[in-house]
Amino acid sequence: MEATFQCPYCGVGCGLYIDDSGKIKGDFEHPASKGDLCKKPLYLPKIYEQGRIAKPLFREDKNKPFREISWEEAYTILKERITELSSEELYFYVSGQLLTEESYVINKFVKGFLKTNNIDANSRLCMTSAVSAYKLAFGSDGPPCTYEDIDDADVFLFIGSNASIAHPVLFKRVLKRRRKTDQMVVVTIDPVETETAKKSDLFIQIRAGTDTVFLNSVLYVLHEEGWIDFEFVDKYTEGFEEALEYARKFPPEIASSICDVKQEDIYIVAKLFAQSRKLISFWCQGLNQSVNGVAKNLALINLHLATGRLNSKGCPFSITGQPNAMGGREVGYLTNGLPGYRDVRNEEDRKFMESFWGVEGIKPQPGPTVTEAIDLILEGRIKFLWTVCTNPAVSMPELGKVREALSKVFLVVQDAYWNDTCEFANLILPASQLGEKEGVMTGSDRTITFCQKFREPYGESKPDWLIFTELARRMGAKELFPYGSSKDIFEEFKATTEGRLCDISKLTYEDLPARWGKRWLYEDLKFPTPSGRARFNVAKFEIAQERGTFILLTGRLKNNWHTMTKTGKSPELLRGEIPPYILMNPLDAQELGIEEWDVVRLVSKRGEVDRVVRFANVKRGHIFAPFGYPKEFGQPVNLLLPDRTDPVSKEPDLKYAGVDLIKVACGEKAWKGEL
Ligand SMILES: Nc1nc2c(c(=O)[nH]1)N[C@H]1C(S)=C(S)[C@@H](COP(=O)(O)OP(=O)(O)OC[C@H]3O[C@@H](n4cnc5c(=O)[nH]c(N)nc54)[C@H](O)[C@@H]3O)O[C@H]1N2
Ligand SMILES: Nc1nc2c(c(=O)[nH]1)N[C@H]1C(S)=C(S)[C@@H](COP(=O)(O)OP(=O)(O)OC[C@H]3O[C@@H](n4cnc5c(=O)[nH]c(N)nc54)[C@H](O)[C@@H]3O)O[C@H]1N2
Ligand code: SF4
Ligand SMILES: [Mo]
Repeated sequence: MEATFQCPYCGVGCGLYIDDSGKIKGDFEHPASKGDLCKKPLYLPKIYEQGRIAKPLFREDKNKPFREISWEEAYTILKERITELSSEELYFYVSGQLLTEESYVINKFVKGFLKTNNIDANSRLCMTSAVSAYKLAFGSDGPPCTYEDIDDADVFLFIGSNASIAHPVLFKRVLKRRRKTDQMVVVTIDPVETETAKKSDLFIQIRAGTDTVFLNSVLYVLHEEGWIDFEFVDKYTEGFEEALEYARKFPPEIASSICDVKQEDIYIVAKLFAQSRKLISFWCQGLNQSVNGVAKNLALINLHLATGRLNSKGCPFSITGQPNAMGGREVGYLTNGLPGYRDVRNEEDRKFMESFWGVEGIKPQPGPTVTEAIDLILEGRIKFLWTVCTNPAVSMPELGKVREALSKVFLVVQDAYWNDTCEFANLILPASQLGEKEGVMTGSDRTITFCQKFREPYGESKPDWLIFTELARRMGAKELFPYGSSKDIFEEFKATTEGRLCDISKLTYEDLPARWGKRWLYEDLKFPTPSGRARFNVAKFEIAQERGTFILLTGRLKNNWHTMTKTGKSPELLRGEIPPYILMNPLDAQELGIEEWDVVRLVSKRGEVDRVVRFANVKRGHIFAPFGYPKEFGQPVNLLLPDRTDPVSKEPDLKYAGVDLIKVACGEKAWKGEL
């Protein structure tokens, strides 16, 4: 059956089309991708049914096997468990891969009906630093520009982003722009010479964790050289002096040694900010996933404000990771959010939602974040955890601790596929995946796509929204959850956005794809801050102290998606990406007597993990490990990572762990023939 939908993988949000024969193609009508796509979604049809969960499964005792149960029995178990505990003993961990309608319903169920803010999403590991920084700088979240801005920009800065593999269609659009003009410059700042770096005109190989220093130094140079756009600064911003005062600590001679880069590179970036026509900076997890994540974001946004690089002159563009992290933000699924970009801490927002939903008592304090919830489980204060569309047994930091918590808590796993978290579950709920249900998703540039249904739900699986709705109704909340379709939910949700920044109140499913907000979110340079001005922020440098011979960086594989429940089932996509490996600088390897394809043990104070060595231009003293390999490929690298977080965004420091390396086997014996 023919259908159009948004790609279930990255946040570029490409429009896809499935033809009558079941083949997936790009949707030429889609405004975000115009028919383009990458390799990952092509293999979806092969795995619609592989490794799926067909029926609800239950076991009281985690040492016993699961038994199949009916949905009615599953709802009874859930109802009993939820009602026998206090709302603060419950926790819900959801995902940027759910449809907007689904995130809306679970959020309403938890915050509006159960009256707890104990709900977080995997976006905590992903976008919260960018969200916090956008709010601090502009008063609101949401990328200020759109993909069209790529088509007439002349400088692109990729910092902490490997867009060539992580957001391929966006990166291809940048390269297409380059083919059109020889005036264009692409700069990449990363400790690893990634595919993105290789395709750039300038690669700055920075020491991990030091971006705030680099960017403050650029601000310093802009000021020294007289390159600040004071007209813009005076008219539209506040806080410049304080930000500059702090940046004065980092003249290039000091910054270059902290970041281990050439002074000249700092000047070049300053000059590009000052003298290009239109500059877009793209960033992702190399900035966000850090103890210094919010400051890294702010230091970059400061440069845009200092040079007036907004709208026709440029944009600080945070690329979202997941296909619907943006939709999750719109419905407010994090610990502090409410629909329509509202916040539980704001009385007016709470009052609005209480009267809209017809409930009382939405809690004013944000709930604990997911890493804090793990500690609360271990302390016995949270006793029930329900994960939806995420695989924390592989993707969370400090996995030793996480696994202990997952073993201890009453765990409900709601997933389309059997994943590693299922091994710890008491109750497993089979979810229908994209294509088996309908609803909307919002991509990185605020384009909303309606995803059509094109096959029947697998086995007894149900759409996520239906599972929450049916449970809530059995818990006596029929009037609050009257939905008979995802459209009913969309109609309710969209009414919460009326008059808000993300106003979609006039849109219907039939109008989609469409983008919310103007092409430039702050077109008139009026910002939703108390003063109406954008804010410079002091971007303070902090870095964790880690012991070990190497700094371990983690990140993405080109052809696989996170914990591989889908992509990992296609041999075509696994080729070249297994066995699990690390990238290492050959000079570092030589010093330790390590050769390519040897097996090394990575040892941190938190655990040990074995990996094959591949050589690459990684900064000396650093190694890079792709994360996400499930148990069938060996121990996950997240066993080694700390669960410390950025103090503001509470996003974990997933890209900075000290490790030692021990060679455990020679390549010849270990892997030859298997690759
Ligand atoms: N193929 C594929 N694409 C994906 C995904 C996937 O699983 N597979 N996942 C999606 C999701 S959810 C996300 S969030 C995005 C992530 O997209 P990206 O953030 O682009 O990908 P990562 O590989 O996590 O990290 C990007 C780069 O940050 C660098 N880095 C590490 N530490 C630092 C630092 O201190 N400073 C700087 N400047 N750079 C640093 C790493 O070396 C890495 O090259 O990808 C999305 N797209
Ligand atoms: N070391 C390290 N760790 C990281 C990162 C890193 O860079 N380094 N990045 C972090 C980031 S940015 C992210 S976003 C996370 C991602 O981490 P996870 O969210 O844990 O990764 P996924 O594999 O995408 O998990 C999605 C799950 O949803 C299931 N699923 C798919 N469709 C549906 C559906 O329609 N309904 C339901 N209920 N389930 C469905 C899939 O089978 C899968 O089990 O990892 C984080 N962890
Ligand atoms: S670029 Fe991202 S959204 Fe587009 S097809 Fe590839 S994975 Fe899907
Ligand atoms: Mo992500």
